[in-house]
Amino acid sequence: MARYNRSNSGFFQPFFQPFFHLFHARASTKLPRLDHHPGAPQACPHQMRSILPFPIRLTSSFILALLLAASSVTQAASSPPFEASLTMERAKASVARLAQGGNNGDNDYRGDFSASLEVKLFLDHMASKHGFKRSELDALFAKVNHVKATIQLMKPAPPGKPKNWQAYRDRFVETVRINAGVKFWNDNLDALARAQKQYGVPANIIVGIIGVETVYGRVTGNFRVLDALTTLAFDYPATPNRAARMAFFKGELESVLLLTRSEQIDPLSLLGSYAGAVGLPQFMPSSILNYAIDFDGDGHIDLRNSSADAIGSVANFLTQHGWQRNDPGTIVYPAKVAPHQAWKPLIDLGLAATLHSDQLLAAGVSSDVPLAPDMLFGLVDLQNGAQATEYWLGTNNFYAITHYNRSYFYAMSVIELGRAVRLARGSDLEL
Ligand SMILES: [Ca+2]
Repeated sequence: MARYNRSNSGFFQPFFQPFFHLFHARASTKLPRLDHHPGAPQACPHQMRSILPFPIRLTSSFILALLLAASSVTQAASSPPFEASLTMERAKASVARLAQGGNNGDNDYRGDFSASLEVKLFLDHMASKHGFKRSELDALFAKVNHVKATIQLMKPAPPGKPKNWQAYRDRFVETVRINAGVKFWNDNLDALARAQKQYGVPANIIVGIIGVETVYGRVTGNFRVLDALTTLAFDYPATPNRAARMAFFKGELESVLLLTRSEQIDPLSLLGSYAGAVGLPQFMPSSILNYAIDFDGDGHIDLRNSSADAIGSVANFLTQHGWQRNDPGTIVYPAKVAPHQAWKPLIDLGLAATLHSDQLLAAGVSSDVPLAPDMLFGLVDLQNGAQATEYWLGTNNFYAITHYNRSYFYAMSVIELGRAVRLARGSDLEL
């Protein structure tokens, strides 16, 4: 995920991490997409705001995606969802706080998680449902820090510039990232070839994603994941979707505790983005549990240190989210739209290819490239600030990429970076 510099304070690092693994969860194909406009200049390797500037996360689509994500977490549990079991306790706690003159806002736990009733209930839940030792959890969470920066980064960005695809693209399809991509590709020929063979996801797409996410591991985040997730789970900023976001991050906190236990990792040693995304491909903990794989055969899933595991996991994630290995290599086609704008309703039909070429033609959308009559497409608009909007037709595999990060800008930057890296290696070198 990417990066933008939210401030000039120097606190944030130079790039951002794309965060949108949040949406890795099973997103509905009917969800509209969320474009990010390039917020601030990219400067910090780890703070994500970049690729998905804030505004995106606060749209209704984002909220719905989070609800779905949270839902998927709770649905996976055999015991009653943690959130449901908490409802009454939370209500009681809220009443108690109000009676004591406290508030029910966003500062309930600032600075002291170990004293928080909701944290205690969460730890009870982890002990009863998953067999953690309560005393060990207490000792662990006594060391968890509240991270104000992650709260700040989650707050909605102030109204900014209009979306600008070219500006966004220029942050990711540039010399440093392309050169790093060439090296990554050359260093990982075997894993990329195996991923392509096993999953049908071409190397340029995998290389594009890992490049956009972390510049091939250069910018994977320096937040302690446990700090970030605990802060967001229990002290999320006061936004309209606060409850859903907190539920989502509680699920991620649950996942990271399970993950670090099974992998025998010190939870406090795990670093990631301000939102808790981990490793070269910036997977959220629940996505690691659900989609990451051991692709180098050492018996462990390590997205932080194993390029092969990252490559295989990205390919598996895309496959699990609809990537079709037998679809044509071209996954977006340039489109032209008629002045009458009868095609307008075709935009935002959701993150899925649902239209045949004859339906598009009837609505005034055409392409100079012949379109297979049996394929499905979606109409993609890439706004360019004051300049003319670009239109494209995305295939099923284009929309698979948007499940990684719910943004047309994101998917197009992945495609273009991957293409640029492939061309830089030599157009005749596929692998
Ligand atoms: Ca491995």
